[in-house]
Formats: sequence, structure tokens, C-alpha cells
Amino acid sequence: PTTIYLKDYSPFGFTVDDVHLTFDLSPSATRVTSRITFSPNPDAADHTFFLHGEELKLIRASIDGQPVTPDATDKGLTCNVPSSSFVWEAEVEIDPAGNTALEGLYMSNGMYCTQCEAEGFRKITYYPDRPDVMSTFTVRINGPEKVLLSNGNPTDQGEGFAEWHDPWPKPAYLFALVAGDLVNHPDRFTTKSGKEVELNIWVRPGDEGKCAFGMEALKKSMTWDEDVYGREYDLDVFNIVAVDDFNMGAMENKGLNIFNSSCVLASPETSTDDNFERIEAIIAHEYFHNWTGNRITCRDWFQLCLKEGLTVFRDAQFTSDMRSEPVKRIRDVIDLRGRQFPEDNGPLSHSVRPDSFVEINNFYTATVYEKGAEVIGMLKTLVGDDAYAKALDLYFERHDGDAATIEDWLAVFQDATGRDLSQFKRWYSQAGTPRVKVAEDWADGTYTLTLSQSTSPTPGQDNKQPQVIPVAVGLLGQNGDEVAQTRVLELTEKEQSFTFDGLSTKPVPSILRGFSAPVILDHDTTSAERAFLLSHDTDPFNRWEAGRSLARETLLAMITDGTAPSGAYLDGVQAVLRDDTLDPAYRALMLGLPGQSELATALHDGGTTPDPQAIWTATETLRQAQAQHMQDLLPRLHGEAQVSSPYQPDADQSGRRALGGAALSLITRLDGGALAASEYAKADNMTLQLSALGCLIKAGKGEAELQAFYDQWEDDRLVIDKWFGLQVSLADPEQTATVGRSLTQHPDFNWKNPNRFRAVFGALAMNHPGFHHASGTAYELLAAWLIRLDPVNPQTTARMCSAFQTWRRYDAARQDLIKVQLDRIAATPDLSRDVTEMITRIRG
Ligand code: B3K
Ligand code: ZN
Repeated sequence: PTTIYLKDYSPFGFTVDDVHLTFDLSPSATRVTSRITFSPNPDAADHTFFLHGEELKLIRASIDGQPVTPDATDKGLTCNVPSSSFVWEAEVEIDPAGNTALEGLYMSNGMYCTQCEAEGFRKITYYPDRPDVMSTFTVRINGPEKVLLSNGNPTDQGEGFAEWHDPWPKPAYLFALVAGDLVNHPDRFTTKSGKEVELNIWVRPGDEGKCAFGMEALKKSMTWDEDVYGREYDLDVFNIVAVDDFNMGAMENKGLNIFNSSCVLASPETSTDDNFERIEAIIAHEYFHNWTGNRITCRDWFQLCLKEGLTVFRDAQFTSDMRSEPVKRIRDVIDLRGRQFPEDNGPLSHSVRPDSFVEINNFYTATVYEKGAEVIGMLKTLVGDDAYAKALDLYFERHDGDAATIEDWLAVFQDATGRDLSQFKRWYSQAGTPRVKVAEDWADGTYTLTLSQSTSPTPGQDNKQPQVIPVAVGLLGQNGDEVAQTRVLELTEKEQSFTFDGLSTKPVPSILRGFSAPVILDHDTTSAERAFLLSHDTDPFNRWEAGRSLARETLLAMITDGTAPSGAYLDGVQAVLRDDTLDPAYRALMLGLPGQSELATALHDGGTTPDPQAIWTATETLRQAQAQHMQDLLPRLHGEAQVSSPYQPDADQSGRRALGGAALSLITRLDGGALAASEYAKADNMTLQLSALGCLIKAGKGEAELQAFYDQWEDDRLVIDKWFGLQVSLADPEQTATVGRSLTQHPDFNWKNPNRFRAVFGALAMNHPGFHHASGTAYELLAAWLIRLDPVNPQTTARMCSAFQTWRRYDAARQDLIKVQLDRIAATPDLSRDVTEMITRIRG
């Protein structure tokens, strides 16, 4: 396969002035007619007329009305063209019903829908399918379906057809079409400047009752983007469509966002509080792309973080504003450590702006998205809130309508603030998680912090240069008072010292407050000091972090030395949980333990080969100890979940249910599941029902409830996904592969549906002791199914390959078992480019 390099960028030889598309829909023989005006691009050196096109049957083509016979391959076509503007016309035939890859135009439950990002438009018609070619689109859809949608504003419709015009120039990846017998949940929104916008959420009949929450989230997002970023919506309609078969979460097509139904449909009976929060965030994310992604798009796919990092950053700001800032921050850091750190420190490590790829779909990663957002957060911390706002205004003013680059983005900040960002730019080009080591010194009333940074080599990058790391630090006095307020230290050298004067006693430092940089902090401090921070830190993130590091420390000691759970940890957490003045959601997070995969990395980094079974045992032991230690407190914590007012998925109620659920799982360890069984019986929302069911499964008791749950929700595909997932994620390590395998034999295991496939195999990969069971049966099961799915849906298969990315951490026997599976996948005939690239990189 060919590798594409950032350094090889060159503009397309032509500009596109307008695009007219006509679709004659038919499940296995849709005709697409395109009429496109091209002009020579004065900025281009190469004027070769090459149009991408894959899996297309060319029926006819003409230039300025004269039939032509282009040279076509399975990648596209070339043709001799006039030296001035001309009109290209082509008619192609495509097969939406046979499109199982879910890229291009495909069918899901009888409805037509599209997914074009990154390079799916070339499966719809011949076109320069690259983000820097932008044009207005006019679309006519002919078909018997009741609802026919495309981008922009509706211009005409009648029996069997609809026409749409999108006045905003856009790249082809933002094109969308939907056709089906859908029903809508309508609403309206008036923008700040008085523009009336029609809003719709389109769903399959039967799902109408699950749209209200998404609609509220959309309106909140529209208001927020006006208030916080000064961005208004720019079309007469905004449509959202829910589809069951979708490779990712959702897609920001201009004026026609398409969502995985799991990321938009919600009701208290069928969705958990976490589902609600995620739906709100994804609706916001896709909506925010209208400015950061659509109005300003990317010059090429290497610049993906330009829109994704920024839009993730914006949706995180939105969630913090709607809910709780510390809770959102803690959850994001848990996620970063769980998904991005392993990626950044393993064979798939790549920079936030990669400089080469084989298949771009493999780079929609936690690094591009979440680390990309962290980089923007650091930039904002470094320049300050006002300068950030000024820079963003300049960004929108200067680049509206552009296909921009990271250089453009940074230039805006340099111009708005006068700050030199050349070193900061390394965050975009250097892969790997920096480690920051802390040393302290105390003499004559002066406290000195010496910070040093280093980043391990990553694939293709042996030597790392120092980065600009904003380290937010506050100091606490011995009585817990803050003696120095948060100050952002700018670590730019390999090693640097910072002093704090005028202190009467040696302070306790609170370092990396708010997780001010995506780094690993090495701070050799005592458990007494961590316990002190756990009870006194005024920074809520670091207070949580102190508890987390105590938990990590005690677990690591339990695993390596067989010590008993630390009393400092158990007492410290209990004290926090007793404090009713603290937000229940925050207290629920305090009860969490570091993930088992995270512990495996920590052991590996410390020079010990991790044993998944031992990690699991220690985690279970600590949980049991927690339950015993807090047994008097648990009923009270559980009681907080009993909300008397009607169900609301808001921060307050969901926080209380989170705490109650965490308490219930500990109580289950003491009462064998008695309380969970009665809670299950009376649960009237999915959050409580699923948490009680989870407790019962863990206790080995849930058989009757599992069956009852299935019978109750048999007809709800999203709830049945939960039913599949829960059984695998909570399976005992000895049983995980068996449970997974038997679920693949269940009549409802529609493995071609990405949600269902992920429900089982995503959960399998996340069940650390089960996936890494010494027998290797889980590795084998996953590999067999990846091989089976690849010819059907390479994108979803490739994503799941990352389950193997941490394989070099484990013992030789496990590495051998995994290697056999990686080799087996690699040796599969006709393996997709997507999976070939992933396995090649993972094998290293
Ligand atoms: N931009 C899309 C992701 C497209 C993924 C293509 N493989 C969704 C989002 O980030 O909002
Ligand atoms: Zn996005």
C-alpha cells in the first residue's frame, strides 16, 4: 500500500465552481449524475485532471456536452480537458444495498444514508475528493421515499423528488444524503441576529419518543456557541438523522448531521445517565463543527486535529458549563489515561498532526482528538482567557471559507498575542507522553521546585526535544491553608527550577492542578503527603488525583509485595465520602480505582512484567476492603440515589445515582446481592436497572434478571447492545472468552452491525483479566472475528485491532500467543488496507 506524506502536499490543478448532483435512487442500482464546472487553478503547478472514484460503474461522461472516454482505474480517472473553464458531466451507477463497509452511500434498515468523511465521496461519484477543494452543491433526489434530505436549504419538493441547495462552499467529505420513510421531531430556534431556523430530528417510526432530549441539547449548543464563541447558525434548517448502522458516533455534514442512533436517541427507560451526558456532548460536538470544521475546514487530512482537537475542546467547555467543571475534567483525564496514553506510548504512537499515513481512517484517534484538545487547553492556559478569545475571533475572521492548516492556527495566536509559538508547535509534531519529574528543595524560607522533562522514543522519532509544558502549581501550608495560589510554571527547558519566597514553613505542593498538561508526573512523595492533599487540596482535580495516586500506590504494592490495602487510602477516601458538602458525582469519582490496564502499564514502566490475574486479584481485594471499611457509611451513600422528584438526566440527579450505584456495588460484596436484587425489581429507569443488574452479574447471581432484562427489551436494539456488552465486560476472567463466544452464537448477534459487534468485542478487549487470560482463547476469538469482519467492514475492524496495541507489555508466553494471532490476521488473503496498516504498525 502507498504511504501519503504531509510534505508532498500540492494543490489540485483545478477549482470547482459549482456541483450539481442528481440521484435516481434504487437499492442496488442508484444512478448518480454529476455536472461540475472546473476552472484551472492559478495556484497549482500540476494541471493533471484526476478525479477520485472507487467502486463506480461509469455509464457515460462528457465535457462541454461532448462525450469523452476517460482512462479509468479502480482508484479514479484521468481525461484530457480544455485549458479554460469547462463543464464535466458523468453518470455512474452504484450499489448502496451491497455497501456493507458503511462508507459512501449505503443502506441501513431500508433507509439510504451516506458517510463521506474522510474519503467516501469517491464511492458516490468521480470527484476531486480532497478537503481543500470546496464548492457549493445543488442536489436533486428522485425516489419514492417519504423523506429526501441533503445539505443546505430545501429549494423544491414534490411527489417523488426533492431539491436542495447548499450556498456555503464545502469539501465533498461534508456531503450527505438521506432518504427513507422517517418521522421527525420538529422544533425552531431564533438566532441572536433574528434568523429563524427550522430544527428536525429524523428517526425510524417508533423512535419519536426518544428525540426530545437531543433536541434540547441542540438548542443549548446553539445558544452556547453564540454566547461563548459568537458563532451563529447559517442555514434555514438544521437536520439530524439517526441511523442504526454507523461506523462511528456521528458526522457533522453541513446542515445534515448523521448520528449513530446510540448517540442521539434517549429516554429515561432505555438510556443511562452516562448515555444522556454523552448524547448531549456529541450533539454539541457535531453542531460546533459547523464553524470549526465546516466554515473553516482542513487543507488536507494531516490537519485533522485542526477541526477535531478544537471541536473536542469546545464540547468539553460546553459540558463543563452545562454540568460540573471538575467532574468533567476528571472524567476526561480518566479517558485520556485509559485510551490516549496507551496509544501514545505503544506501537501506534503518532503525533497530534501525523506526517504520514496509509489509510486516513486509522487516524481518527484519541491522540488526534483528545490530545489535540489538550494541546488547545494548554495554549489557552499559556496565553490566558482574554487572549484566547481574541485569537479565536481573529481565526474566524481571517479563515472563514478556508481550508486551513496548523500553521494558520498558530499564526493567529502569534498575531493576536505577540507570543512566539515555535517551541509550542512541537506538541503537534512530537509523539509520546512527556514525563515530568519533580524535585523539591527547602531552605531559608525559599521553596524550590525543580522540574525536568523527558519523552521516550516513539516509532520513527528517536530523539525528543523539550516541549513547553504549563505546570499549574499551588502550595499548601501545614494546616491546609493555601499559602501560594495557583501559578502556571512554564517548563521550556529539559530541566528548570522555580522558586517561591516568603514562606514560614515548608509547604506541600499541589502540582499539575486541573491536569494542566497531558503528561505523566513523577513525584516521589510520601503517602502521608498524598493523604494530606486528599483531605486538603483546594484544587478539586488534584484532590481527586491525590486519592487516585494513593489507590495506584497501594494496588501496586499489593501486586508486587503482597501487602495489605493501605489504611491511609481507605481512611482518606472514606473521609471525603462522608463530606456531604461535596458534590455526589465528585464523591462517586473518588470511589473509582485506576483501571487494570493502567496498572499494567505502571508495572511495566516500573520494570515489572504485569500479571493480569494478579492485577485483577489485587483490585478485587481492594474493593472488598473498601466495602468492609465503609460498611456503616454505604447505606447512606446508597440512599443519595433515591431521588424523589421525576427523573432528570441532569448533573445533580445523575451524580446522586452515580454515587448510589457505586455504593450498591460495594454493598453487594457484603450482602451477596440481596439489595441489588430488590433494587433491580423496583428500578424505573435504565441507570438504576443496569447498575443493579451489573451488581448481580458480578456477584454471580443475575441469571434470572438477565433473562428478564432480555425479555423486557428484546425489541430495543440499543438496550440489547447493553445486554450483550454487560455480560462480557463483567464476566469472570475464567469465563470471559466463553461468554463472548456463546454470545456470538446468539440469534441477535448481528455482527455486521457495528454497535452490536463493538458491544461484544469492545467489551471483550476492555475486560483486562479476561482478554489477557493465560489460555489465549480471548485473543483467538477476537482475531477470528476480525478476520471475518474485515471483508465486510474494514473501518470497524481496523479500529478494533488496537485491542492488541499493548501486547509488548506482557510476559513472553502472552506475547507469543498474541503474535500468533497478529500473524494470522496479517496472513489473511485480501486483507484491507485499513487492517494491514494497523497490524503492520502493531507488530512493529
Ligand atoms: N468527523 C467525524 C468523524 C469521521 C470519521 C471518519 N472515519 C465525526 C466527528 O469527529 O465529529
Ligand atoms: Zn469531530
